[in-house]
Amino acid sequence: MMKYTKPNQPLVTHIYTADPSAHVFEGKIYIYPSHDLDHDGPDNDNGDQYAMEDYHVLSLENFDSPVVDHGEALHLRDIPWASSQLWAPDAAFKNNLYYLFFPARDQDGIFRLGVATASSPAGPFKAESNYIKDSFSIDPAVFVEDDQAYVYFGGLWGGQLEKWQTGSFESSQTEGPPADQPALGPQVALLSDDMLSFKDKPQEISILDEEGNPLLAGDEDRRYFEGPWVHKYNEYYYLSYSTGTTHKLVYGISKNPLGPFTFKGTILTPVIGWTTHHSIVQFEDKWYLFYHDSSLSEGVNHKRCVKYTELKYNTDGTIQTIDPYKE
Ligand code: FUB
Repeated sequence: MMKYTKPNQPLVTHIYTADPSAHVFEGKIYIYPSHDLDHDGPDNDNGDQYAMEDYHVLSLENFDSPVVDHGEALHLRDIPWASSQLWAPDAAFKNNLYYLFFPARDQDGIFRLGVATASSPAGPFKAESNYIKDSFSIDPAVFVEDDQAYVYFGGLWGGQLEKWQTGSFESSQTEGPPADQPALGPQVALLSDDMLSFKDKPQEISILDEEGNPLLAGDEDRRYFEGPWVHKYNEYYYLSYSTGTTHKLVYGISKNPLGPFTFKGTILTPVIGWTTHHSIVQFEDKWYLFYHDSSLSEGVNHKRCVKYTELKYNTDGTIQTIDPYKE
């Protein structure tokens, strides 16, 4: 039991945590983070420092209660197809079961998405024997509406999205499109009714500017990098994500969960540490942003801590930009 439930403070300090996906299940707030390893290895653009091996699930009765760490919910050794790097997960509830979606490298070092199931939101989760067919890259985020679940995913650089530009994995392809060409977008796939496979091949999502033109690869303040999240507010779908190299959380909106999305603005200004990653959830009558930074390790990129803060909408549906370090 930890007692850190204040906004903009680490939720837990006994382990390093990152990439928080928050959901309200059974009336409580459940958080599915990555579990950062406490190691002193080198840091590189391929993300080798993010060498995570298991997942812990955290929960809160409400925002005035202590955080519970439910312990190890799934370990790399129990995922038959995976070889390393359990990166940002997400969870969903359907068919009276809880599903944990997660990325990991397969036996060939290629990032794929896997799924594991549990009868409780806290786990333990049992992994399927193989990764989801036709899945690739990282950062799955699942959005369920009217019995249809969608999984959004994809990440540049270490997340390998550039390597899939031809539709199959090209290990030598390290460059994305030229700066004056449309940026690579996140991917989306409809999940089958049992949540264990894609109904069809994933498709790329377009993110447009206010004039209806695709965001360009050189537009690093706005183009997609990694960490997608989709939520719905007042009939609009909001796709939010990290801009990676410019370290912001930004968003676009659409009337269709498959897009195209129109870019709207910044949700969170850069945090301490290279990565930024989030989720957005409604609890009772308020909305919350869960995010991470590297403050707990005084700036070590792969030793992060998850936090939350309230998220507010303007009357026109735009989101108020948050500076997490401003009093
Ligand atoms: O935690 C490993 C990776 O760092 C995630 O998959 C990315 O979104 C970034 O947060």
